[in-house]
Amino acid sequence: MVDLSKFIVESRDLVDSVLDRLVPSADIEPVRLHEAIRWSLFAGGKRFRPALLFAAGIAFGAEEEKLVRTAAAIELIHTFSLIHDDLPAMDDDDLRRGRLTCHKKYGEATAILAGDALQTLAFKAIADDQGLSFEVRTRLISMIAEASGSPVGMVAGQQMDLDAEGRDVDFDHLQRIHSWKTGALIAASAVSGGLIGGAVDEDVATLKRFAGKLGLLFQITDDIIDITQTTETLGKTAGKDENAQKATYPGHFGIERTRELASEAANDAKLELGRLAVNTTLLSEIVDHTLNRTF
Ligand code: GRG
Repeated sequence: MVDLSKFIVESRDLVDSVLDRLVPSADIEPVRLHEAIRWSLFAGGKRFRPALLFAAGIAFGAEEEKLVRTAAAIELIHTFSLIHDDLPAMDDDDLRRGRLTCHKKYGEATAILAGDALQTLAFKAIADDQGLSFEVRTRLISMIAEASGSPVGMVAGQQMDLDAEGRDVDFDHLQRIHSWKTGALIAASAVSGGLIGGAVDEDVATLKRFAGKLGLLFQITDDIIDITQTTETLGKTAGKDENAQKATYPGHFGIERTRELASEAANDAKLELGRLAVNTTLLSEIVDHTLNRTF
């Protein structure tokens, strides 16, 4: 048994200290842009993806200092995606991470630029990581770029999600949207940890399948808490999916079957972990934590 709460707090503090160094300080020009970046980045996100990256890396024996810049880079990309997702042209949301969305606070143009800058800072952080070999850096940049973009990454998933609004999409299509929109960056987090830890190709493939199931679980639980929790608890507008006629698991299957699907995804993720000949206790606890999360 490991103390997962302690691990999550420690990995969050570590990644936050590196994020603070990677992002220009708010007194550097253009001040408005850097304030906007920091407004969204340090608003109290869960830092789920960095924690997953650390857990995968530790399982494969990677030292913490080799993991932390890539963990921060993935959080920069994730924050960029949230800023852009909240824009009026997309989800048009006022609240994120318990405070005003970036565009509500700084205006649309600055929010777009803040997202753009976060994305380029992310890839620079990995490219400049002196603790990693050139080969590992190149593999990380290529894999994370694919997971963030199109045609098989987060940007592609976001477009498919927009296209599906108001339509009755079938289960396979729903899965594909989520596996790209949410799952790809989550999978990239776990795979990054493995790559930095020197995992062999077969184990990297297993990690990817594991994280695919974990990403699915994360999305299903996200859909559940969207309808069961309050805006105050979530720090973002609750009930948003239903209002926007989004394709969701509860909308498609009903809440009871959705809860069963969450348990099945958790079991599938653990089956994949069972194929790895390393200590996966932390990763397994992350699965349980994701299944039981309420925010
Ligand atoms: C705009 C290119 C582009 C992509 C947007 C991430 C995303 C794609 C959209 C967010 C919409 C959404 C609610 C997705 C469901 C799962 C998800 C990614 C939730 C937010 O991530 P958390 O819960 O957030 O890790 P925190 O704030 O804790 O970091």
